[in-house]
Amino acid sequence: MDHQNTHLETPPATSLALFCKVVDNYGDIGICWRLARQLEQEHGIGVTLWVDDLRSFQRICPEVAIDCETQKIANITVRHWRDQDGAFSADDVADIVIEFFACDIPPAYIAAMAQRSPQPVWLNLEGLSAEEWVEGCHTLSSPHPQMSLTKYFFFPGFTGKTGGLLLESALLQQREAFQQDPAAMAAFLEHFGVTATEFASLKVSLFCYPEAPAAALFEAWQHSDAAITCLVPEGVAASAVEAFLGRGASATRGALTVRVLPFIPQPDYDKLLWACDLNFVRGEDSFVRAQWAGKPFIWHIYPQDKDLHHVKLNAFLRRYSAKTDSLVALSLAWNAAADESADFAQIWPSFKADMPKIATMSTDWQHQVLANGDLASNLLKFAETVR
Ligand code: TRH
Repeated sequence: MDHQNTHLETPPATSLALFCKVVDNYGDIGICWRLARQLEQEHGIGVTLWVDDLRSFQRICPEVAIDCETQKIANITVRHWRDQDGAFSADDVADIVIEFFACDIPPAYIAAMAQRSPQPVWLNLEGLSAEEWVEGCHTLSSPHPQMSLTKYFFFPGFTGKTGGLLLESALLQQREAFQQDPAAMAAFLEHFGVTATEFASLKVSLFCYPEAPAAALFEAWQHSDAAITCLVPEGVAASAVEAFLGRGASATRGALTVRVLPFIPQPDYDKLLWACDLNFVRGEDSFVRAQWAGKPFIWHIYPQDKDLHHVKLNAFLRRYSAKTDSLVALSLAWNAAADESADFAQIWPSFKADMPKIATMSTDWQHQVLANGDLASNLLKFAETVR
């Protein structure tokens, strides 16, 4: 499929190649696709996105054809990256080359980078962490051991000494317009079978890894004093969802309705976060999107060996300013990072009571993070300084 976007009539002044290896799930391609679109749409960069897993890509972007070597989507050239280490010449190399998360770009491409004049700016875009060491490593250089090329580390982050977070320039305005239009929100959710009664209840979106104690949370919600509708993308929290509703798409027990949604395209996922009162998110990209949604959220962090992820979770919770004790308690319980075993029946009512306060505080958090600008703009500014 070829989605040509014709607003750029002259060739872009700057070209950029973004290499993405999908380690697992959807965050790697989710982040790269978001960055690619923003660089093209807001900065007029000619982007080529190299991605090794078109199936994962298609789940968040249905326009993707999984059997296509090269395709153009939203004016971005998408190349299926299949360890092509054939001949690359200096002419094939972009002005800026980004490897996402230390994926090894083809050696022949690197050799062609060394041949190019002027040499490209080479960046390794790292994963997001709130830990303090990130500030010391952001923009560090790493000379190539054999060739006269230098790679720079670029870290997303929450402070002025990092690269910031991805945020499209119109996103917060779009979100506000949507949230001020209850009819639009109801129509959006109705499309997925959400009834008027469910729309009037407390709406929660649930995106987490299989380890999350979803069954225990469902149990507490069933005994809640007000109705809750939990919207779960298919395949997420699968055992808890199946135990709750069997094979159907929705079921109600006590105060809780659980409804399974299809996996939706990335822009719709934002709308889901905006339309819900509370969002459970995971990994990196949905975690960042929840911060722009202006609603309380609970983060399920990507699990790592030796519980390293608990260090990262605590680093974020220390920095995050829109928090209450109940948010910290629920976050730790959700990630099995609390000292004592989780008692959601006790934690939930106090968290729920704090939700309006958390939502209000989240605006200050957004301003605080955005004082540092957005990641795409920061990345281009940095590229200019090392060009
Ligand atoms: O999918 P994730 O768990 O992704 C990642 C990867 O596992 C990666 O290897 C790891 O490094 C990282 O987590 C920490 O979670 P994440 O980052 O939230 O990405 C999910 C993407 O999927 C995000 O772009 C939103 C999108 N999405 C949709 O487009 N539609 C949906 O219905 C849902 C639920 C998500």
